[in-house]
Amino acid sequence: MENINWYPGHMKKTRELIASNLKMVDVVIEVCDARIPDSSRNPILSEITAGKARILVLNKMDLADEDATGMWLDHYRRHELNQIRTVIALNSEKGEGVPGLLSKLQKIEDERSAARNENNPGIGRASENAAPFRRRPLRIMIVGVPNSGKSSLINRLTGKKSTMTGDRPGVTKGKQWLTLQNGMQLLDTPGILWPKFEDPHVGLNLAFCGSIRDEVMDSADLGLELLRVLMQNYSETLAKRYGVEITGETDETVCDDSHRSIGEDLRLMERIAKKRGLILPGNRIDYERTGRMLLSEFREGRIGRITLERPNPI
Ligand SMILES: Nc1nc2c(ncn2[C@@H]2O[C@H](COP(=O)(O)OP(=O)(O)OP(=O)(O)O)[C@@H](O)[C@H]2O)c(=O)[nH]1
Ligand SMILES: [Mg+2]
Repeated sequence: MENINWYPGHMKKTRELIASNLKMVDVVIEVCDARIPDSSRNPILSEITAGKARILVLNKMDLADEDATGMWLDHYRRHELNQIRTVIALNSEKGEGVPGLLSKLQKIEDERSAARNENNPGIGRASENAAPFRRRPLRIMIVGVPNSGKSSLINRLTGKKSTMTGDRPGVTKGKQWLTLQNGMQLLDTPGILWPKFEDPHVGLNLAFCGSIRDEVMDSADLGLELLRVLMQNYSETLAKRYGVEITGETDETVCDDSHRSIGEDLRLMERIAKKRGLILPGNRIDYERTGRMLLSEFREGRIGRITLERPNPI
């Protein structure tokens, strides 16, 4: 992960775009990936949106481990409520959880109207003949890391295909204002990362979930890293999906920090490649295609419902 450029110039521009549009909006919805709720929260976004009413969305809940999502919701509700108004898990592709989000937004809008009427007692109580008071609709900005499902969520909220989505990072290129049926206005923004991952696991998690362009990484290496992580918490799921036995037994004597033998993961990758017939001429394992296959099956949820991190006990 050290030598790749995952922070191209347009992300710096998006950061400026978010900062400059922030004063126009009432609410910020941060869309993170429920499979990596911590790694997919951009510290820069938390910093620049501090002070705004914020809603945290754990998107792609259909791909995440249900128990883990429950733990994350609980974690954020307990520990971050002073900064985040609401935490909600969603499936933006199918719409599950979206009505709950809409009613939260309506609640914010109602509170905003009530506060305005309190500050301006004359407003809203004009006589029947007076022109109706035109109030500015609630404005919402959607932010998050690339590929977390921001545009998909917007399409769900508007109820039509208002903005382009895609199974790769960097689909949304510029800002786009859209209007909901209830009049609220939404600003879609391109996904952004941050210049340096302090913890290398964060970079890997983002790469596994498709937030970093695949072109800048080696699929064989990344696929092997994913296998390593899945072997720790989802070995049964892996064994079932690929019809391989994961015994943990080994004839090697060298062990790493987690007491696994070095090479166990590589041998598992080879067994999976053979099962899938991912073999090159000369009976050599096609590590590249095996890596790509593992990554795409994970991203599409075909290995199973998987969450790659759990909240730290506080
Ligand atoms: N399974 C599942 N897939 C989803 C969900 N939400 C979005 N997706 C898929 O994730 C991919 C990325 O979605 P987008 O809405 O384009 O993501 P984005 O955050 O706008 O991406 P950028 O504009 O590149 O930053 C698409 O293939 C979507 O179909 C979800 O809740 N569940
Ligand atoms: Mg988008």
